[in-house]
Amino acid sequence: MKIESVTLREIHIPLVHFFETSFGRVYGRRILLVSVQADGIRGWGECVAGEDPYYSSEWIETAWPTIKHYLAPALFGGEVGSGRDCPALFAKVRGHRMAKGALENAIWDAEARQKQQPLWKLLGGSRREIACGVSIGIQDSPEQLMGKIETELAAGYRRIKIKVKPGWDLNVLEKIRSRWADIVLSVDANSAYTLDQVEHLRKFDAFNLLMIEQPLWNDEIYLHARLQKAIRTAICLDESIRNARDADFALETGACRIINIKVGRVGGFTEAKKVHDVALQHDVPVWCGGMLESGVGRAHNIALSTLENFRLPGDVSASKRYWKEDIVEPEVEVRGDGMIPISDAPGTGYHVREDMIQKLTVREETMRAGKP
Ligand code: OSB
Ligand code: MG
Repeated sequence: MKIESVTLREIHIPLVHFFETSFGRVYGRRILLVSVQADGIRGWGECVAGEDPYYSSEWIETAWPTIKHYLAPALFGGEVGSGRDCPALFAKVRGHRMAKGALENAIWDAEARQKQQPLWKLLGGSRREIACGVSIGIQDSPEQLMGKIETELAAGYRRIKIKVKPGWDLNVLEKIRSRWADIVLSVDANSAYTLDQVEHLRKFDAFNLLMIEQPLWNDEIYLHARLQKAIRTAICLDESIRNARDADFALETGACRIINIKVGRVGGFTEAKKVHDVALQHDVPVWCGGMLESGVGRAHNIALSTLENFRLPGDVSASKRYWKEDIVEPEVEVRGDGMIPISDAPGTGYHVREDMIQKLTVREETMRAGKP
């Protein structure tokens, strides 16, 4: 493919319900969308960098100029055969994995459309339906949280994950388990604890959790290995896993027994597939994380989740949990049995509503091949 242009767009969309983690609450999203134009075809990608540098040091204001000045120009001039070629073309740029992932995934998206193939097949997937869970943020009260869990269970979701932090953890788990003794339940701390709280963290073992996600520092693996030795609950790493080498190190050291793969966090589909394969070699299950994506990123998460080792329900849930109206058609829907069926249509199987995107756009910039 000859990449003719790359367009960046920032869209603003309010969330149906606020989302709160141990690092704060958001009421809406500023989302950076990337589209590439090649051989008369448009491919779309979503940059999952947040509106603040809290989940990761990357945020929307680092991703934009990085794509503009470094990543897009790296695609211009030659042939880009496939999304697989992107990591090498981007290798000179250190870090900025979410920026890289957005652009690489747009190329995969274009490639699938050009080849008239489903993206999931191009990625090497095999699942014809994927299992969904939900991630429920910290609420104003435990009662509000219980109400949310009730709604999501009634909708059919196969795993409930709640966000935790000191002061919003054992007390709410107690309430949840006394009402629902047997549901598949997990927690995500987004690094809210330190290793000297090991006695406190050991108390999570009483709640039969599927996992505790990222309890300690976002940039630490080894100390998670120390913690994993001290608790029975399986640790799942999210923030700490930046690439396949990190995954290998984490599994060799026993820092986790489950891995959350976010395609943006690891820099795109190519690296996500490598992380998947490393986990498979260790016989460790993975699941697909979410970053409050619009339909564009959500459709990509769905395609990725068809790879065989995505053995646990992901955070890939229905569009309507996030948005009044999504920017893809059809919207992402989850069946009453908590599964999303996988389409055989070319590309993602979800049409990108460019008219709607145009209306939501607050900033737009196009870089073209051959122009400085
Ligand atoms: O840690 O998984 C996380 C959202 C934003 C940043 C980090 C995380 C999350 C989620 C939401 O848990 C998952 C989703 O519903 O998209
Ligand atoms: Mg997480």
